[in-house]
Amino acid sequence: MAIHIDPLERKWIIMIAAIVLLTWVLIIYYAAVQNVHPPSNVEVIDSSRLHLASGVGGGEFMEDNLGVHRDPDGLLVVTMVAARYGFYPQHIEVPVNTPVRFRIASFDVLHGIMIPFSNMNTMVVPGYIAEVNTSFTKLGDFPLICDEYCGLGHAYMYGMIKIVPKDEFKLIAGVN
Ligand SMILES: [Cu+2]
Repeated sequence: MAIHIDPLERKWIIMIAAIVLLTWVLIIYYAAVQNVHPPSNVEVIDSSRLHLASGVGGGEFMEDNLGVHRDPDGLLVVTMVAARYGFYPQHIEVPVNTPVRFRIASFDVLHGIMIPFSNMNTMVVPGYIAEVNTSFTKLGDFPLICDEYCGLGHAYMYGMIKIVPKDEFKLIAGVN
């Protein structure tokens, strides 16, 4: 004996199933084709001691250590602080098509950082270091946008990243 399903109910079952399926297809598409993944780094830091040389992190996020530099393996690393209401340093410059590692810590509350036309988008949770490995494929100036509501100045919280050709890129201490 077949179970009776009301025609209207059947329509809704099909619609909901289609929406669930579409959502799965989109998640898999963006993961596979656009390389969009949830950031997976878990590393704690004391957000109230970011400016100090001692403690967890050993001064990594002190003012003098912010900006673009190379780690001992030659990888470009961008060390940044997100704080109400800005990203520090406010301007950074990195070369196109080059692996770049972002390490970002919040000074105060929850922030986000998002760069249009790239897969860079992460939350910056106080107490944790947000780490993203990416490379940029488009040349030009792009804004760094805070995409987590962080207070009254949230709409004014932004920075700038300049993606330059590889042969024009120079590491300048204290400027990048
Ligand atoms: Cu913010």
